[in-house]
Amino acid sequence: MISDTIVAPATPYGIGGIAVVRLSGPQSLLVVHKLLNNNNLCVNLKPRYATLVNLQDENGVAIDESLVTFFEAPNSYTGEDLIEISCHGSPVVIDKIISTCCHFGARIAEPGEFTKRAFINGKMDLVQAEAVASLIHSQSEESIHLNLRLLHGELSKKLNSFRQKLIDAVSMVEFELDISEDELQPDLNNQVLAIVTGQIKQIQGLLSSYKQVRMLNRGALVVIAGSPNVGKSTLLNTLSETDRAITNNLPGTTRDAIDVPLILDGVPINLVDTAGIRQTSEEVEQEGVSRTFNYLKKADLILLVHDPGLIEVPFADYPKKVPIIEIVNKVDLLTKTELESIQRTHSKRLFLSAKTGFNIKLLKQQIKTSLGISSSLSDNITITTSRQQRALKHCFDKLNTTTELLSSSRIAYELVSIELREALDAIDTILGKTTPDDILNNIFNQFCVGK
Ligand SMILES: Nc1nc2c(ncn2[C@@H]2O[C@H](COP(=O)(O)OP(=O)(O)OP(=O)(O)O)[C@@H](O)[C@H]2O)c(=O)[nH]1
Ligand SMILES: [Mg+2]
Repeated sequence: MISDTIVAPATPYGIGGIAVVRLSGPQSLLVVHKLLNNNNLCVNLKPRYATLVNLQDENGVAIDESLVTFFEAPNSYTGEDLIEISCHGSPVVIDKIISTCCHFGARIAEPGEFTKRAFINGKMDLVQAEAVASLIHSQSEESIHLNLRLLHGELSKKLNSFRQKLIDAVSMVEFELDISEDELQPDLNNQVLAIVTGQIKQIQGLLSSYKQVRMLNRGALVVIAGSPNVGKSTLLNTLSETDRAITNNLPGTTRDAIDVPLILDGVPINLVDTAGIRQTSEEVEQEGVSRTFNYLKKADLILLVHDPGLIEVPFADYPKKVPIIEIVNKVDLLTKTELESIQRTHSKRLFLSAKTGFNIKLLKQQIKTSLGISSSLSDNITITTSRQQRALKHCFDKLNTTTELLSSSRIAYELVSIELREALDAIDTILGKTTPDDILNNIFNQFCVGK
């Protein structure tokens, strides 16, 4: 049972029209009544009604005129008595309200503590709590749709159905272990196998869409690379419709990587322009080139830019697993015959002009296709965090071992039961039914204060 009352600003720190301070815990009502004391003696905070009040500190000095809304336990975000104070958006007012609340018995909340309480009080499971954090950090409408569906419990429902199926399988196997020879279940093996293979297929589906979801939530890293002077920075400017990067006809203009966030047809992207790759004795440029390679390793997609006069790949050791779009830039400088000739020998490349905008639309489409993010991704329900991915992968591995055990000539049901129980534990960890405290703290610490 949680006995203390927490307080924190729920809106970002700074000057604004209004700000919201939140209080949650058994003493919320008491603390707020003390804030209203003397001049608001007869105020009765009716649940879910906004009441205009005057707030004052412990010495009776006025703090602000505010709207106070009381959410009575258990019908609140945290499941406890919760009060939202909508005050004027001044950092001084907010600080004063919070310090006065603390004087009257509340304490300042840790990041994510409101949501942690919601989880502890059974208002949401861990998947839903993570959806709250992802929703706040969403960088696109697609991501908001997806996280809202998770928040409404769609993934939890699916995981709970996996869980039920696995419980069925474990019960069947353990019943077999308990009974005598003549009572053995005739078709046990096939029945368990059918359940497990069915689950494996569905889990595989969830795992395979995870990478796309991560990109949708956090933004895909698209790195522009190539030899010096091929027009990488010009391409960054054209794609982002800014003049963020300096361009110049001198090779080696860009030294540091330049990062621009942008939304491409609803897909969030971090576009990075890098230093042109070449052997150089110049120290700063060398550092730039080494940074280029670091970005290439992390990239979700590489845009490799060539000059029509220098068509070869300037470096051999780019990461093989990352998809690449090979671009021939500056085609505006070519005659029709020259262009057709290069197109014949390099048919897989994309021919464009960063300067005139020729084929830029096509490039944008190819970026989306290569990343594998379709705008309908949020129509499917998927996992969204690396924690969920790791646990689900563990469950997947355990179920695969189970099928191997079930396919052997002498089936060791004791082992099958152990594997199935581990698979079940993995699902429970995702839902937060058996998640260790340090992992819980880690999850909630990533939240903002006041959420
Ligand atoms: N005609 C033409 N010129 C271009 C095009 N794209 C870039 N340029 C020119 O090519 C020169 C080099 O462009 P940048 O964008 O600075 O090239 P970069 O690859 O970033 O070069 P570094 O930063 O030195 O590696 C500039 O003078 C640009 O104006 C294009 O599509 N057509
Ligand atoms: Mg450049």
